[in-house]
Amino acid sequence: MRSSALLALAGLLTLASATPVAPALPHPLPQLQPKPVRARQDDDNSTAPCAQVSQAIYGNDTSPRPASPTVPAGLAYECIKSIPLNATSAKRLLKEMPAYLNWQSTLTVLKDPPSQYAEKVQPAVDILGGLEKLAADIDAGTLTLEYDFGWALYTLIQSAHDGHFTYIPDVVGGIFSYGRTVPLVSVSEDGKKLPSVFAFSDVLGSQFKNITYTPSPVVEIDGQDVAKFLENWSQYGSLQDRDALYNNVFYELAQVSLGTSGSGTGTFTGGGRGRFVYPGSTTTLKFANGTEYTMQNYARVIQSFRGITTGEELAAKWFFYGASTAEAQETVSSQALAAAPPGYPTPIVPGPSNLINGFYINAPGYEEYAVLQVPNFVGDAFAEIGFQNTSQTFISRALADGKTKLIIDVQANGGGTILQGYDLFKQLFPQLDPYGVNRFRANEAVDLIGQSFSKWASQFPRLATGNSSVKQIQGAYFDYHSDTTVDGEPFESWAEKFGPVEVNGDKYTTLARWNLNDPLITWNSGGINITGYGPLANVSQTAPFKAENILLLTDGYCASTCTIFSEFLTKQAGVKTMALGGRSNKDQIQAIGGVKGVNNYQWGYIQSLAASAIRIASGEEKVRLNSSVLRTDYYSDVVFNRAASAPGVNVRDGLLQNDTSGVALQFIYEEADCRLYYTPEMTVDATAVWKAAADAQWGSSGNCVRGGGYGRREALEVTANLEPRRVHVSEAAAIKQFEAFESSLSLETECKLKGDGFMYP
Ligand SMILES: *[C@@H]1O[C@H](CO)[C@@H](O)[C@H](O)[C@H]1NC(C)=O
Ligand SMILES: *[C@@H]1O[C@H](CO)[C@@H](O)[C@H](O)[C@H]1NC(C)=O
Ligand SMILES: *[C@@H]1O[C@H](CO)[C@@H](O)[C@H](O)[C@H]1NC(C)=O
Ligand SMILES: *[C@@H]1O[C@H](CO)[C@@H](O)[C@H](O)[C@H]1NC(C)=O
Ligand SMILES: *[C@@H]1O[C@H](CO)[C@@H](O)[C@H](O)[C@H]1NC(C)=O
Ligand SMILES: *[C@@H]1O[C@H](CO)[C@@H](O)[C@H](O)[C@H]1NC(C)=O
Ligand SMILES: *[C@@H]1O[C@H](CO)[C@@H](O)[C@H](O)[C@H]1NC(C)=O
Ligand SMILES: *[C@@H]1O[C@H](CO)[C@@H](O)[C@H](O)[C@H]1NC(C)=O
Ligand SMILES: *[C@@H]1O[C@H](CO)[C@@H](O)[C@H](O)[C@H]1NC(C)=O
Ligand SMILES: *[C@@H]1O[C@H](CO)[C@@H](O)[C@H](O)[C@H]1NC(C)=O
Ligand SMILES: *[C@@H]1O[C@H](CO)[C@@H](O)[C@H](O)[C@H]1NC(C)=O
Ligand SMILES: CC(=O)N[C@H]1CO[C@H](CO)[C@@H](O)[C@@H]1O
Repeated sequence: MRSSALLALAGLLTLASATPVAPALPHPLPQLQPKPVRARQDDDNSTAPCAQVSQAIYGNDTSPRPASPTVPAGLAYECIKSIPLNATSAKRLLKEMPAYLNWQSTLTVLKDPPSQYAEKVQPAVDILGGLEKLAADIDAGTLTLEYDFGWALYTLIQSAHDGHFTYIPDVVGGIFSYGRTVPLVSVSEDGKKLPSVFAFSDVLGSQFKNITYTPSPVVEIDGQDVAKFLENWSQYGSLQDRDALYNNVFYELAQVSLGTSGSGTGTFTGGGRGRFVYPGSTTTLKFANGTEYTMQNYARVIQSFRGITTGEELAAKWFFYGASTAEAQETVSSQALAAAPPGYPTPIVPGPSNLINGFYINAPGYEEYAVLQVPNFVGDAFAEIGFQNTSQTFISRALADGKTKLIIDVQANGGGTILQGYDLFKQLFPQLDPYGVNRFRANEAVDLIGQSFSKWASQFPRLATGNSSVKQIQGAYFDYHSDTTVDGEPFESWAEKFGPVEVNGDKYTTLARWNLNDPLITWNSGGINITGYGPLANVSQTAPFKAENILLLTDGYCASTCTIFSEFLTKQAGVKTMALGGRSNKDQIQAIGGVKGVNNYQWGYIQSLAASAIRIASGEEKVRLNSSVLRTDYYSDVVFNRAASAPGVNVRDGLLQNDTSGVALQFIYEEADCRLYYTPEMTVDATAVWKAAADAQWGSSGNCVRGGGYGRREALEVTANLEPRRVHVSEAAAIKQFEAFESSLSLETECKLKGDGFMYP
């Protein structure tokens, strides 16, 4: 398992791609002349689009490759669209995918989701039916290009809007990624008027009272109404909630603060999943004052194009159809994150890599507030202990300093280590037992792996001191000794844990909960013990803050482990939520807009589980397993060879405590207790967000869009323009920080093969 983990990681790291460099909007706005792309002439390879890409990068054969080459997006698109479909390979891929898709816990429900989900969140999607249709289209000859096939496959999986569930074909994410150069924001002038869209650089300028013109909102993009355009574009994101998706289009401090594990300057500029979408060769913004600005969109070139003259050659070199071995890749190295994030004050207790930081609000009248900013639950493996220690240290420091109210700011939190979510909850509410019930989809492979793992693991005592070969098996879900029943009791056999139980037309495993007292808990927690359990059982049972003195602040981008944590806080402890941003309307919005599944696996881990189950079996069982689906369905590597990065599935559904519906949390729609619009200041100064949140939650001048006062007003006006306003950072410093960050961003992060709860940006 370990060696395949390393292979998978190595493959992933070669695909590091940076977020676009986003220069300030120039003034006056120049009219850009799109570079004419010569028409493709099939008989002259030197002018074929892929040859032009090669020439654009290398100039001639001897010049070295630039560090992060970019070419015009339109040229890249013509090149990628010049690769004919290898129907044999495509059909093999479609044939091998269902074995992995069967692990997707929501596969059946996605076809016919609960009506509230279908109405307010996302429409139904038939994933397996979609694969069959693709195969039929190939047979019928209607899919003839690699790109058209890859894009259809990508969007089929993406339309599940489950951030754990991804398949990024080589042709979609392995050769080029795309971007626009102008980040946008959606802000309400005063927190009351409906938000409008602005170029971020305009807002930056207006905040520093240092521009000579009055910024004007964007009213159209490429001739389409701005809201329509951006709501449509937002749907390419990873989240399920539409307001959260809309927020993710824009520049946001919390995302930027995360560097490599965030979605950069927003999907509009090719951050997050926006990088996979061709944005057209240019994009034209039309402002309310009549000015138009056309930007040239670009493509980042991920692989070497040296010597490439045609799409066929590109495919032969970089697509692993199964016939050839790819040569060593020239890679764009990703820089370690170092810079302090723009817009944040100096933390009182700093945490590792800006994954967590403790702040106070340094402004008169806000002395009682502490802010624990948690934009991540450790999506990479190296910060677990420091992460836990940051909240431990900050909470006791805040209490000692007389803070009585705590804002937990989880903007941009795509999750991370599941048990860090449990631990942070227990630090805040030691007297409560986190419920966290979950289930797998009960497919045959799950059962066979469980039989093998449980039998083998039972030979050895379950000890923290066991060697890693034993812990790999004992620490997995498939040893029934891991986890407990709903009532916190041990399972008595694999058969009891597997079930299956029939619920709403599908079969699932018996509901299970993490056993936080398990001696192997550190195997799954990345090293931390869980507050209140095992070695940390003997902690104070007094909650440091009352539930009504805690606020959970989100931008909707709360996924995976973040949703586990939120569920505990809101349902079990009764903490209130506040959601920022959203589409330009007066409706209530959800606080939690990212995947609510509670564990993702990479397909590579599933393949290694299948192989391990056969390997550790003996005698007749080995023969039986070796002729089962574990061998027939998980042996081929084609699903990995045709992917640009490690594919993933959501394997565990989360369910409500005391649930009787059997409906996974993923499909439950739930509005935030309060909604706040972003204001211009909030896009450059994190403290402005916290002050507004504190005022709305505990002050007398709340700005909740509804429920807090403004919803009762007759009419809200759309923000017309922005008056220059002053904040406490210098413009030069803010822009410098912003640029330093931009150049250090890359969007693929390291990952833990066995999953945890992290949604990759
Ligand atoms: C162009 O490339 C194709 C495929 O690589 C090749 O078959 C053809 O001979 C080339 N044409 C010229 C004029 O070099
Ligand atoms: C190749 O490109 C390099 C760098 O741009 C340049 O210095 C060199 O003169 C070029 N060689 C030819 C033969 O064009
Ligand atoms: C197409 O893919 C198959 C493997 O599925 C491979 O054997 C064949 O060489 C590929 N064809 C081309 C033209 O690369
Ligand atoms: C119109 O608004 C845009 C965007 O804020 C700005 O760049 C431009 O300078 C404005 N034009 C005029 C004539 O004020
Ligand atoms: C956006 O709109 C275009 C054109 O109407 C459509 O083809 C595309 O599927 C839409 N995208 C999404 C993600 O809905
Ligand atoms: C926890 O953080 C504190 C304060 O930063 C530090 O003094 C202490 O050594 C850390 N402990 C661990 C276990 O990292
Ligand atoms: C780990 O322990 C098991 C059981 O004692 C033993 O069979 C195996 O050889 C050990 N593996 C290593 C690498 O020490
Ligand atoms: C967790 O507890 C075990 C057993 O007491 C201990 O050996 C280990 O150091 C603890 N881990 C951390 C990170 O404190
Ligand atoms: C931990 O246990 C010891 C006795 O073993 C006890 O004296 C102490 O009060 C306990 N601490 C807490 C915080 O419960
Ligand atoms: C499993 O079966 C395959 C053929 O289907 C055979 O090549 C392989 O050696 C077998 N492996 C084991 C461990 O029996
Ligand atoms: C679930 O039921 C138990 C027992 O009635 C109750 O104590 C608990 O608060 C309930 N949990 C939720 C989230 O309603
Ligand atoms: C365009 C503009 O007004 N620039 C000014 C911004 O502020 C700095 C410092 O106050 C001035 O030096 C610039 O001239």
